[in-house]
Amino acid sequence: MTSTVAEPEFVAQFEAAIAAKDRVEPRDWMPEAYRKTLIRQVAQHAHSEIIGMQPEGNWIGRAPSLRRKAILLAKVQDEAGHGLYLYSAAETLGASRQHLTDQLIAGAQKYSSIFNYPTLSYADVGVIGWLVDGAAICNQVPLCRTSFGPYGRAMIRICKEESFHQRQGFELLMTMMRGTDEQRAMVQESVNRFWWPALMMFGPPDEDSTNTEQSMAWGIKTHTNDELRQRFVDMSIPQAKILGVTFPDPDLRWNEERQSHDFGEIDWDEFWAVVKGDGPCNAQRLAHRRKARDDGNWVRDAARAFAAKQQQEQEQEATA
Ligand code: FAQ
Repeated sequence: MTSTVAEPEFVAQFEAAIAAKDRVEPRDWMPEAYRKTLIRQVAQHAHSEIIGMQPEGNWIGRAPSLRRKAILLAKVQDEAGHGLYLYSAAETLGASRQHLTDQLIAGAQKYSSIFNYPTLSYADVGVIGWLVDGAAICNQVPLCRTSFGPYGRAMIRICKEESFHQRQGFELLMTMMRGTDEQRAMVQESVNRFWWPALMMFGPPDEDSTNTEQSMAWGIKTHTNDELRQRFVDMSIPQAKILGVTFPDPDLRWNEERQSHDFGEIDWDEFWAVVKGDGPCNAQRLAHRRKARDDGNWVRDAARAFAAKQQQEQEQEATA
């Protein structure tokens, strides 16, 4: 349970759990700032999953075959499921799903920058699976061991599904690369658009990351943004070679000394503009989310009315 008065033994228990890399559970005492940081990160993650349904959802009605349509439908539904696990994890911290959704729509909470870019061709479906889900896996596998129990357990299931998504993206791209010159060009053009935004998903460089130090001290994050970004670059390059595509970065090269790849400067002005609401699709994404919430109001009203009626009947029975 959270409390504003920090009993010394509760503080000691919390600190011992963090030091031992044990899980903190919803009923345990936790510092208010720890709870707030978790709500911020988990909500942002949940919003990303739900808003992230839109770019790929754009292609469900225009999938090139029944098989591709079934695969895409299943993937987009999985993202909805991830959002629900994560909102449930946030609810164990005392934040209701409705409140978090309202905060998102009011622009008071963020979602991942990557979902503010448009999907212009069917190759984007494959590239999102390969690179965006690939970046998500790099970032999220370490979160399976995060210190807050419900978040870590949600991440285990999410990561299994994201790995499957990455493979379906790679398989789609492999199929296109074995196709016509036009299909190969479509894949390369999509990779050119998504490579840099995928690198931005890991957040600002470590020196500009306001939350990393404290989040790592609390065991919420276990790696810095730059460490995970580097891991993603190193992981993606051999995969690109197998596919036969290149990344749009002339500075990308193997560094023998670091046993890692060097890469070019990320356009951080673009990143901050997108985070602050000025990306190509920010307004469209939020307008769509607002409409979905408003269109669903009647269902929530009906459910609330039904619950109130049931409670009234139970009270009448009890007093009869
Ligand atoms: N976009 O101090 P830091 C997916 C904000 S995967 C927007 O470094 P932190 C799967 C950050 O919130 C995508 N904002 O922050 C999928 C902070 O502002 P605040 C979602 C960003 O939290 C695939 C400020 O910048 N994944 O959805 C971004 O320590 C395909 C300073 O940054 C997660 O959320 C960004 N890219 O580290 C779905 C993973 N980066 O909040 C559909 C969990 C940073 O103080 C289709 N989250 N900011 O106002 C995390 O690991 C962390 O929150 C980071 C950021 C690494 C994203």
